[in-house]
Amino acid sequence: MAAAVRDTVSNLIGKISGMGVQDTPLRQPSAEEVAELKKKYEQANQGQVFARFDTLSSNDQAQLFHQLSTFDPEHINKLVKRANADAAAALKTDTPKSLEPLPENATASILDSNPDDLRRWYDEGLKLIAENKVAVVLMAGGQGTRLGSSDPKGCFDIGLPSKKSLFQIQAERIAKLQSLATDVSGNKKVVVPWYTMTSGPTRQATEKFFTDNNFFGLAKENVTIFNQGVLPCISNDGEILLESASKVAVAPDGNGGIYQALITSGVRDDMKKRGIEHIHAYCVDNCLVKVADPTFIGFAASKKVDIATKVVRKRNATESVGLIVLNGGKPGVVEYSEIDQDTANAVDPKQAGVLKFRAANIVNHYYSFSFFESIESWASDLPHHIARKKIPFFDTKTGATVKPESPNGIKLEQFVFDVFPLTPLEKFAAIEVKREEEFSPLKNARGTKDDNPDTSKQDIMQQGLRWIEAAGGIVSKEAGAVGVEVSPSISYGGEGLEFLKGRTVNAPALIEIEEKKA
Ligand code: UD2
Repeated sequence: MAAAVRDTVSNLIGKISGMGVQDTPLRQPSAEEVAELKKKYEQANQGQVFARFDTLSSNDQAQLFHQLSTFDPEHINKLVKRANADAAAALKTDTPKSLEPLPENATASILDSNPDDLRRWYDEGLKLIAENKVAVVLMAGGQGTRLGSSDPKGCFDIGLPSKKSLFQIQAERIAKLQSLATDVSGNKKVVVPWYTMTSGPTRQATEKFFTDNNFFGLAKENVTIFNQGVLPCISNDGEILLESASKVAVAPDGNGGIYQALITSGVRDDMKKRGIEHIHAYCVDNCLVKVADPTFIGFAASKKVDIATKVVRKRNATESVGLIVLNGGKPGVVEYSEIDQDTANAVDPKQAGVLKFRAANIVNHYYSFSFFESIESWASDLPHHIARKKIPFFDTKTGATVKPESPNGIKLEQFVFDVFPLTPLEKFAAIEVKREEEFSPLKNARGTKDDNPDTSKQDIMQQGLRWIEAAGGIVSKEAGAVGVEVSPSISYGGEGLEFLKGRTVNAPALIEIEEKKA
């Protein structure tokens, strides 16, 4: 447990350093403190981090000392050893994987649930929202490397007529949900608190974007930004890498860092103070995400599960999504970066041409608050995954900063879904949802085949078109016109569009609040 607590401290300091607080002058360590810390790193065969310590200015010495104090080198060695062992075991082909799809009784489907169930779940979920028992956690610490943007993904403008960013769209869905809940309950003070997890690289730009946009109309006391933890980057020889003579090279600890971060940031305490009982956690880059979806919340609450996850049917065997599986009787996810081809390509023995493993993870999870209260008991059991990367590093021997041409080390990251196997199957549920209604990830730059800004824009515009036609509206489709953007302030999930019945909308168009008055 001590190591986990120390990790927590490292996460805390990681957050401080990530929040740009590092420019406050740091306390100078005493010679004894330095000697003691140096001994600890040398005993863990990580003494190389002190190689240039004596040449540093006193401020740089303080910076390196305080950063190194937040890590336990022995514990880091253990994480690396375990991650390497896990990766080696996964490659072993002689141990047949006991992977199976989830059993029918652990999965539901929006696609074939009866409308009464769907309505009941929706009403139950909206009631819980109206009772201020529902919160939302947005995982936004990833860096949009594949997208080619240096800004946090949530800031991205996918090219909608409204030019809204992903953050704004998600914020407006929360606002709309609050007003829908007020309509059904009469409670004028419905609040769905929105907690956004960022990492060192995304923190400041995210915070600035939220304040510059005045929290997209949400009350700022209900919008919290918090940092996940960081972990040192490790060389292929197992050594902690330096970014410079006075700074350890670190990387965000993966979206699985959310659990420790909920504690160290005080977010879980804030949820408790607010009486939160149900949490929706989701991925920033899915433009169709139903934030705090009442149907999902109601489904999970009615089944009294601790964890629930939305899945969509996998597009094809090579789609870059995790797969929800039953592994040794436990629910789990096999990530796309770690799946073997046989499993990915396996065909359902009962349905020719259909993938056996087709329940695709879409980073869209429900948690009971009571489950969050157990984090301390299992957080240190969450495995770390290895990402082999080209990591620029400070060469302590030559004093040069090296930009490697090939992967020279690893980043350790935890995956948010690795908590699934820690919960019994009866406290877990999956629900299949319609891809075209709920999943359009923004992963790649414009011009790529899929999951890019153009497919995101198209999926939103097509959805608006379907909603308007379902409400009896007519959408004229000039050549090449792509659908209609229906602002979340008008409709959360296609409801409330009766005012368009019989009216013609010329695509491409934006239906925004003022249209309603017309
Ligand atoms: C994620 C899922 C994958 C599949 C895919 C679908 C995980 C581990 N993998 O893969 O199974 O569902 O999405 O879109 O969830 N994030 C953080 N901190 C980090 C790293 C990531 O907050 O240190 C956030 C990130 O901002 C995003 C989400 O986690 O909101 C998923 O991260 P990603 O897009 O890098 O994950 P990807 O596409 O590799």
